[in-house]
Amino acid sequence: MARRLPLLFLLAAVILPAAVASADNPRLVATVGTGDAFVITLRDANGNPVTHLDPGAYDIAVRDVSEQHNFHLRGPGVDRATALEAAETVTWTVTLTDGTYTYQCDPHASVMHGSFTVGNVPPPPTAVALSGSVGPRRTISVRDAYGKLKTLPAGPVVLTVSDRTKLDNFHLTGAGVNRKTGVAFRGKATWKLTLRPGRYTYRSDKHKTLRGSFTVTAPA
Ligand SMILES: [Cu+2]
Repeated sequence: MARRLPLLFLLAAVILPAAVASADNPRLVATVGTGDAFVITLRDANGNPVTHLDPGAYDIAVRDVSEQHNFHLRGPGVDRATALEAAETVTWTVTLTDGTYTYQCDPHASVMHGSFTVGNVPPPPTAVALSGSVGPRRTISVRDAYGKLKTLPAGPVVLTVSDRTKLDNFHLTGAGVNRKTGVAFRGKATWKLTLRPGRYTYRSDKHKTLRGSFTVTAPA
């Protein structure tokens, strides 16, 4: 009896911390390559696809059941993958923090991928709608919701250009941007642009005096 106790303590000390950790952590199940299909999934304990998680430690049971596919998880503080050449069932304990995580099968990432967010992820800035216009008379303008555009903070915009004349075009230049309609073109164009701090100029390439500008300031 006296000789067995230390052994029990030793076993408990080795086994218990791991057992307790995995009992406490929420469990996720990653599966890739069932029947060699080009399918990759990450599900929660209820079988629902993972789209958003609270920050914390998780146990991910990874079932990589194919020799053609693997499971690769990447995101803030995490970069782990199963071997491509072998089927493998493992459990990873990972700590997830605020941000976006992606998972993929490395050789087939274009068709086998997914992502989820953890904690507070700032939403992407919404694009500001702008309208540009040239013609039918010799006029050119860029307007926002309030009128003729003079300044706006840096960020994404969607600029819808109405080119109403075959005698002029609409040409926007500035930091990172050089877009134009054709002089003979008449119609609409929609440009998704990211504007950076600085001065942007729009003009007709046919009549140099037909021009205007606006200023982009540092992000709000
Ligand atoms: Cu694959």
